[in-house]
Amino acid sequence: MLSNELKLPNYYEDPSSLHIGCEDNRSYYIPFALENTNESSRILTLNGNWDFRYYENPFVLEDFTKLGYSYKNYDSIPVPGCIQMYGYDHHHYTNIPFPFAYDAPYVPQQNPTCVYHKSFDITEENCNYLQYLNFEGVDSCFYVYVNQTFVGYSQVSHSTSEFNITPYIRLGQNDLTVVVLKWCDGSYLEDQDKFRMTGIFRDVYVLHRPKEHIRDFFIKTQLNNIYKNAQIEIKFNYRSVSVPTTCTLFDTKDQIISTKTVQDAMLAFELENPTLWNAEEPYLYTLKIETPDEIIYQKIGIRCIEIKNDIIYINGVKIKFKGVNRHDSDPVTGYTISREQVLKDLTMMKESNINAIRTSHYPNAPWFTQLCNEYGFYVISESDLEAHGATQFYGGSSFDTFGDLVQKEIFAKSILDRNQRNVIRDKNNPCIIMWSMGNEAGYSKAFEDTGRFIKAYDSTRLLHYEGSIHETGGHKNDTSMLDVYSKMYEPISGIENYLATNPKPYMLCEFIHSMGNGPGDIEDYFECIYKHDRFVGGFVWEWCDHAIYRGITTNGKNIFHYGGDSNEFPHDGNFCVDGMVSPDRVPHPALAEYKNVIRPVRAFLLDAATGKIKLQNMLDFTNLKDYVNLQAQLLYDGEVVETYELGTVDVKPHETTVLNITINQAYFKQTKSLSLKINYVQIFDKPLTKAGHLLGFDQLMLKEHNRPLVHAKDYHQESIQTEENSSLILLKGTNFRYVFNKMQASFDSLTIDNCNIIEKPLEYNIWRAPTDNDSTIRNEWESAGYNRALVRVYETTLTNKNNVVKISCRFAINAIQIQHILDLNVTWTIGSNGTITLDLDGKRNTALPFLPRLGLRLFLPKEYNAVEYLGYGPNESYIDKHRSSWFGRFKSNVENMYVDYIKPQENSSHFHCEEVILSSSTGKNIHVNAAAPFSFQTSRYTQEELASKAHNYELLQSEHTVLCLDYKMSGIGSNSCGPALANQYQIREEHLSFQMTLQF
Ligand code: IPT
Repeated sequence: MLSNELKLPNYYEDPSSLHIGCEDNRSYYIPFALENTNESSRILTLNGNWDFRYYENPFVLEDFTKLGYSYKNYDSIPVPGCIQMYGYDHHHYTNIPFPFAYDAPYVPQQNPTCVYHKSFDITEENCNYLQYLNFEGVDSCFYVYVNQTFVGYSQVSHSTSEFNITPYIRLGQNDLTVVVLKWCDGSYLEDQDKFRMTGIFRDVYVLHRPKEHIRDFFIKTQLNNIYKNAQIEIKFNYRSVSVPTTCTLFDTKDQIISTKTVQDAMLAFELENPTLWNAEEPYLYTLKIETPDEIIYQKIGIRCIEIKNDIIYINGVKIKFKGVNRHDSDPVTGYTISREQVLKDLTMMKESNINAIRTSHYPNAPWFTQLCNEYGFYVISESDLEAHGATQFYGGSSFDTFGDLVQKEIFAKSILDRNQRNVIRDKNNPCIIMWSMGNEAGYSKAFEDTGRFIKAYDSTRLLHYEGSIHETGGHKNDTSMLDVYSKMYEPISGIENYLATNPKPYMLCEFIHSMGNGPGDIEDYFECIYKHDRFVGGFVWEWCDHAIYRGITTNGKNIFHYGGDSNEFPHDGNFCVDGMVSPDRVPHPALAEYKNVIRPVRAFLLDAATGKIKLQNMLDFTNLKDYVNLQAQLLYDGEVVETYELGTVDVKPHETTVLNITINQAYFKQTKSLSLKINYVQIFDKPLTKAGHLLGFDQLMLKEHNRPLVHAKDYHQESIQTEENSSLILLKGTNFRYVFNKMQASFDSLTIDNCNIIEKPLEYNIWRAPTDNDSTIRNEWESAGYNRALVRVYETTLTNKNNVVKISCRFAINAIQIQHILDLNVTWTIGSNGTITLDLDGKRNTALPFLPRLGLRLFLPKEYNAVEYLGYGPNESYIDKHRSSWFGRFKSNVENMYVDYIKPQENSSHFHCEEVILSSSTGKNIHVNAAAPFSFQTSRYTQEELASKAHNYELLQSEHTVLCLDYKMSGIGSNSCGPALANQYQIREEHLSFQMTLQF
């Protein structure tokens, strides 16, 4: 025989052979023996270390079925796990492009192949049972052998495959060998935005079951038309013949509500006034299903989802999804996620007021939805299906070819299969309120048939599939079986337009793309969501950054790798680093921003003088008095001067109340700003969050005030000496020496008491290290030369009168090859003690794009580290991203203000500031104030350094403290995938005017 003969039946390139030797799909459950125990004795887990061998392709496999074959020299690998996390194959991140040629159903012949082996014992006690081998997730396909004999084959990575291995089993030790291939025909339908990993990545176990048993059951709950009385209907499906089955329903206190026996494979409980399930109060009944030799426990949540007048209701209540898209992703464990890891995510979500999860873009582990039942999240369960690589053919990306793959007849079976595996497995989970047929795969008859199957199989839930909006390949889309119209990343104008002209409820299955510094448009979207009953809400893209942990640098920084860092092709760079939390779950400012936008209460000011406010309960099911304690703080000039314990207020869901807070009128008589910050504090412990947790806040401005500009003047009747030549002006005061550069319209040096205030020339600054959300506008900015702007001065005049020096310059900011960006006039006024006031006035060339920022940049000695400011803090804040911050006085230091995005970019600016003070370790300070609120930023990194480095761990600190003082900083938006930055957040005005004073 020639060597390198394929020793596996080629099911992996045959979409008509999806599952060989597999059991039919069923709902997920773990059976128990009759004795009452917490852990089931009917499950034999095979998790642990397995023997493992990696091959470059399936043709070079050894014949492990031959007699006497030994696994002695195999490596050892943990199961569950992803092989790339243990050094096999290589990491590969791609979003849209297929990582192989478009050649369906064929896959690369160099197809990494893994042989896994594990021995397990079948004991005397269990050997008379049927043995069912379960895999909860294997990527991408696998062949199963028990005791050297082929048992079966399966695919669909994120679904359960079950094999009845009874005929292959013997008493005592048994050998299980599993061959896993990296690619199969199914990989064309698993083109999700993720690192492409391989292996047995979820639990593996054997279930011991009696000869006759319940195979599947389907629980449906129905409410009468006033949502008072309920019916729980359960239909059973037995292996071959029915077995006597008794069902007992318990409440949460383990009290029996009712016991019934199953007749004709079905049973119904009628409940009067049951406690309903919803995400805020996830009440679960327990169902005990008893057969002669087996018990199955199942949680039941009673709830109904319906659409009335094009509005989505749960239990008769209009609801809003404040959702996230969540991938199974961890920088160390990859796709393998434990309950502890999920609980960490769910806890952080609950703490952040998130109430809904889309399992993008595949079903999670079967116990994931059980946790969502228990802790209360609405879930859109998505089937393992995405094929947007079909938009990437030669000639450039085009939606016209979107349906190319899914319109191929050979994939029709697979499209249905992938959805059945999702729906049938997870159907008994009350948390699932919507099924999703997948993500971005285009549309076809196969989807329509699948949608009709789902609606017929499960009439109790809604169906969504965003891919149906693309009509391609001559196919006329029938979307009649879809209950909602879902889109992603639509600008608000598009949403308003849809709602004005179309009937179906509207949902954003992805929005507010949370990549890097951003998103900046969360509040705007939620104003639209709250405005329209038919707009049910949305799901942030996405929960966590995906990256690979690669150890730490010598100075202790985590090394996280993204696309391209493993020299893979094709890759999508850092497009996977787009979550609200870092790969290791450190929240980005985005999460705080989202949390406060979706706070449980909103307060509105009715009358400042009498402290009259309106409170609105933003929850759907909970009275505020059962969830929130109110504490208010009066801030005078940004500092807390009074606190008020307001206690609880009785406000039904969605309703409002009016409250009066008696404010000492004396505060109004004083000049500075006055505001009321109302904190919403959790009142009772909840399973994942504790009493005392801050759920959000509102700040209501009672009185606005901007401190007037302190203008440089003569302070102590001491004159300033000046010297001037064609390029420089030297200014000497009693304690200072300044050098002004007439070619830069700015200062080369500022020295006070023989100490340098600036260590490099003071610059006009219009550039910022582009954020991920700037990635499109960045090209325009760069072609307009904003990243290389120069100063050209036409005229400078100097006056020195009454101990005050004034230097006026008329100049332009331009760039090589480019017309004027800005035409400016500035006057620098220098007072007798060295105080400097800048008056800037000018015009922006409106033929060029909006400006990233406009301001000054100072390179201070490093010893300036302490920062105090009156403005929006403590989180980084921008004109469109300041909802987690409030106007107050904050103290920090340069290091702590930095926000460490994995891909370095603009960060840590502070919006709407009235005052900034930087202090040095030796007691010197710089005090900044302006005629109008301004933005500022201090950093150890220059914008050039941030812009030039691909990873945070590569960054080199500046020799200086970099201080940027900005007339304005443009907003952030979410244009990395979402709409362009809204006009109102851009610096696009033609006329610019700015006054600022620096005191030393
Ligand atoms: C879209 C995808 O659905 C999602 O998986 C993710 O890739 C996200 O957006 C971007 O991060 S794809 C997009 C190009 C519309």
